[in-house]
Amino acid sequence: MAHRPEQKTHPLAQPWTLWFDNPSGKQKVSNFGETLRPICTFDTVEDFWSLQHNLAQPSQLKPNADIHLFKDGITPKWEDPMNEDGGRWTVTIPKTGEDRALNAFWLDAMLACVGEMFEDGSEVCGVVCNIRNKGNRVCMWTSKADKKALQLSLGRQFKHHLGIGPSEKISYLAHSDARRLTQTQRATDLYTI
Ligand code: MGP
Repeated sequence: MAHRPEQKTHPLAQPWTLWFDNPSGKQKVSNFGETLRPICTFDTVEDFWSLQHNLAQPSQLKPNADIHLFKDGITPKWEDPMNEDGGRWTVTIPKTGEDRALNAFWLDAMLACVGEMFEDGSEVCGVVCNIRNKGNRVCMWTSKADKKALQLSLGRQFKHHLGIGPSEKISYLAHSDARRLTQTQRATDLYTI
């Protein structure tokens, strides 16, 4: 019988869950999450890449779709206890060369999470890719929006991991402010770097 080398897997520091949402239109606070579902929880490098190779790229998704990669146990909603006092750093993807940029930013954001590349990574809840007609976004959700120094540090690290230069600005919006956002009233970003 042929000798088979032992199959080794490489464990991640913690398990992560990938979620998918494809609502038919813009969601309301009251019905947010009705179509949100977890796709897979994984805890090895090999399972991450298997998932990445088998799932559609963000550029192939329809408008209003969302992909979320969150630490297992955290639901990608403002209401989760780990998110409720937090907020999100948002990278808006430039329209030029959009498909490649979008897919690359999303992969880099996921790798930064599963690879535990953040100092103070315990404050990172997950990353989200929003497909929108008005402009696609890759966001990082963190806990404790009011901790300015912490959020600025995490935001700078996020920019670094995504290869975003110092001249390009990204902003942080507290979820509590996003919740107050209405059609007529724009929520104000808490921090910009
Ligand atoms: P969105 O998907 O974050 O942004 O929120 P979009 O679609 O670009 O719209 P905009 O508001 O940024 O212009 C869309 C809407 O979904 C929000 O206005 C809320 O009504 C609702 N929503 C979004 N999130 C992430 C949540 C959430 O976590 N909880 C609840 N209850 N509603 C949410």
